[in-house]
Amino acid sequence: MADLPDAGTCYELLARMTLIRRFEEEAGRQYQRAKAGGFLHLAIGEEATIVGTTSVMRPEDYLIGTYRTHGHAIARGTEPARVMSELFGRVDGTSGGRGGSMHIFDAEKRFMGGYGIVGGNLPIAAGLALSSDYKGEDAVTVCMFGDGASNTGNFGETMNLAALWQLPVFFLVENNLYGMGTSVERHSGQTDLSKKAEGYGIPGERIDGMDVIAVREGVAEGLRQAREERRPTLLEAFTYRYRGHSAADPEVYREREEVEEWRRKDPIEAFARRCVEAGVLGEREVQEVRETAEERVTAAVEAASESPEPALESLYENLYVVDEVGGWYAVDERSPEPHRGEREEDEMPAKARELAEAGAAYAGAPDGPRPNPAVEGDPVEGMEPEVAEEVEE
Ligand SMILES: Cc1ncc(C[n+]2csc(CCOP(=O)(O)OP(=O)(O)O)c2C)c(N)n1
Ligand SMILES: [Mg+2]
Repeated sequence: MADLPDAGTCYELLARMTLIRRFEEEAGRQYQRAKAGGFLHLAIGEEATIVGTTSVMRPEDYLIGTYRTHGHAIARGTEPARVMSELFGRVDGTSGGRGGSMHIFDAEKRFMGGYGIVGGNLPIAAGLALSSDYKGEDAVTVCMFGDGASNTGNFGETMNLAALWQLPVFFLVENNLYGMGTSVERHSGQTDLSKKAEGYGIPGERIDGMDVIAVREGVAEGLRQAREERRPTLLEAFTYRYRGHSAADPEVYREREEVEEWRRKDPIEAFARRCVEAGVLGEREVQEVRETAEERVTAAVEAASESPEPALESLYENLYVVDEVGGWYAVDERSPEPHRGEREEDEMPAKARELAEAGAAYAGAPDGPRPNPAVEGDPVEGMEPEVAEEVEE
């Protein structure tokens, strides 16, 4: 087991992990109270992987993650009140209240999100690293993604370019053993994910993602290689989320005993115990860390509750396209029935048919006013719009 760093560093690592844990527990509670809307993915249990990684990054380094990144932003230094305000959809949120849980973003801290498309953050990470290279900056980009994301086409394409162009990028797969309700054994042909980029020229290693010190050491070496040798590497950190995939996960894919077993390896408890036993921290300091986290999270909820909602007139701000592109859009209805468009061959405009036969998409304006199912019901099916309770996007 790697040695503990100095007392000040241990205190800071424990404080960050505790703050994130407390923040997410509270976020879950506020979601149940409907103060936070949209989706909510909690990373409770994964704190050592998050904090171990960010603790060895420099301020100028970039971090990009997934939709499970409240902790990542806070670990990078974003104020918990701003993250909570984002969950509440308020103007003081990191994205002005327009992104919600999956889109936390803080350019000042070089936290580049918050990304809802599984694997979609990988090519962006390569782009960020390329921009650092282009501008002659010393920054490294850290890209964190899930085990499920390692199966996407983006993974292979990104690894290829990262190796080919020797980009200053470092990849960390947060292997929490599941992609939604599917275990790694059932979703990946190669279950040793650290080997998955070898064929592209990117070597990998496996580490215990529940041990903040092991993560720190593994990531520090990866950052060094990226920064000094322009050599991207891949680290696979074994970790676990105690909660469901998102707030409404019935968790039929795993046994309660498995969750309990991982809880016994809790990264925060284990680290606090280790620090106390080694005489690096006292019980009083551990208690102080808990109290401070509690205070900061309570203050974050207060600030978010007091922050106003965005003004109605600002609805169309920050949109790239308003009212210019007509056409048929992807449906909102999350129902098992055929969606609008699927049964519309008969009414298809001639232009759309022509394009469809040529294999192209149609984005021309439909004849007459565009129906708005939200207020008029569905004119095609004659049914009210229906939004399923929780179906993952
Ligand atoms: C391209 C794409 N496909 C599918 C989904 C639906 N989806 C959301 S999360 C998820 C599982 C991803 O698992 P993993 O990468 O292991 O991350 P974790 O949720 O475990 O952190 C899926 C399939 C999506 N958001 N994007
Ligand atoms: Mg996963």
